[in-house]
Amino acid sequence: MSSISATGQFPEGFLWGTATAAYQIEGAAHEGGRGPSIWDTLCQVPGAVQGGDTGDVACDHYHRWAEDVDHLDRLGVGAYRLSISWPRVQPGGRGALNPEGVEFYRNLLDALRERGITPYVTLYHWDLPQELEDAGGWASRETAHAFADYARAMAHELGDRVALWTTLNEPWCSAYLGYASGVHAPGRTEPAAALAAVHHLNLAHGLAVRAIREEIPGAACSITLNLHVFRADSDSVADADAVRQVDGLANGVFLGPLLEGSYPSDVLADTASVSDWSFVQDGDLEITRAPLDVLGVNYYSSTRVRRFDGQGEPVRADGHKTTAVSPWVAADDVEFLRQPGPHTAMGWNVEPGGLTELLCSLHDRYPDQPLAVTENGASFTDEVVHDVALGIDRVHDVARVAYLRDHVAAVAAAIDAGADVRGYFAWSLMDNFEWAYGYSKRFGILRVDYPTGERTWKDSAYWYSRLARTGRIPAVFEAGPPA
Ligand code: IFM
Repeated sequence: MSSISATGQFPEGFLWGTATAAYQIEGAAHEGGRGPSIWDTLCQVPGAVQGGDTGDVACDHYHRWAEDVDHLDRLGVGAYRLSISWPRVQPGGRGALNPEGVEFYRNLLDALRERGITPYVTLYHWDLPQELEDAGGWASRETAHAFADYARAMAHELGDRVALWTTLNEPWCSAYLGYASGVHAPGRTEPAAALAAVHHLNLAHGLAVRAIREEIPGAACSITLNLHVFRADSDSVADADAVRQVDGLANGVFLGPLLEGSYPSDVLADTASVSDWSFVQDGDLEITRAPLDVLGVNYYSSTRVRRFDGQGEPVRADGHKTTAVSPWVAADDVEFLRQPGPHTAMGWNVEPGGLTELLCSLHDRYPDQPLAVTENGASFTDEVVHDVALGIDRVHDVARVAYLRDHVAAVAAAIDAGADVRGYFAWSLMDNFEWAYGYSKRFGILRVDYPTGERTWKDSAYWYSRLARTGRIPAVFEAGPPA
């Protein structure tokens, strides 16, 4: 049988989708009974978010959701990955649900179903109800139990409408950017709390999977991780050890408890000066190791490191805002080097081969574990031009089309090599609130005009639509509306 790489044709049944997250697109932050989240709070802190931007209005998806479902339908995608805003459906993070919030998602899921679009639902994409943060946030074990209760409630309310429940999106960001470097909400710079958050997020995942499956026997469950692909700067033993150390912090602390039922012993030793990990209680690691129907993988770029030689200041070009406290707990003697280009507008290097490598290494390590690429995409500076002949606005985002094509080809290479990859989700359906960067970075295949909320198909949307409809990788020149 000829390979996908040779023919460009993916197998039937491979799922093509796009992804978004509630806080990044919904807006309506103070409407419909929604409570405040940690991101609403962080956005009020001067200097925390570029341009003082907030998610108050965002893409106004809360009001324009029907139009957005039309766009998904027109794109011809088989699936849509969305997240539920916890403070919209349970304003305080505990207790009574907000019926208006639940109704919003019920309507959205019904509309997707009517169009034959499979909904992948993430329960937590970073918008923790502020009341739970006030009680300790992810540094507190209680938050894991609150999350499980919320997951059970959602399974009860929305159960049969959801095809796949993803508990958490990128817990690496929630724990380390939220509690160590403080670049993300809740903006805390407490490395010990970040490690506690790592464990409580893993525990929350396991408890939530149990709760969902108690509510809906046989429910398909998943988690999405932003696993890091590290490169050592040299062949030295010191640089190899730097990779070992950060690989444990970024990947091992999630893959270990989730898929193997243990934390890597070297991470516990490396971080001993910060924490004794006594927050891990007997029985926790049986809970965290809940069988996953799919492991979601988000990939954008790779990371180059070396061991700091003690001269001058360590380089910290890891693609995240440089802050007083590093997100890399107890790893101040690891340097993060700027990778060779090309780079996206985020300053992230473009290395599609890293995605093939990541998927294949996961398959080698966990051969029975189905995988899906739940986010992949790129931010570039876009320009709107008016196409006089067609009478429409266009965005010729050639670099984004090339990025998507090369990464889809990288997925094909991984499948050809034996990896069990079931789907691919482009990040993102539309431009949106890019966290600490506000609206300054655009990842969408649909352009959003922020003053008016108007959506415009970029050339990448037309390109992706051809891919989603045929399962065949279109050439770059096939981007743009049909002639
Ligand atoms: O926008 C984010 C998303 O919320 C999580 N994954 C990475 C994306 C791009 O930074």
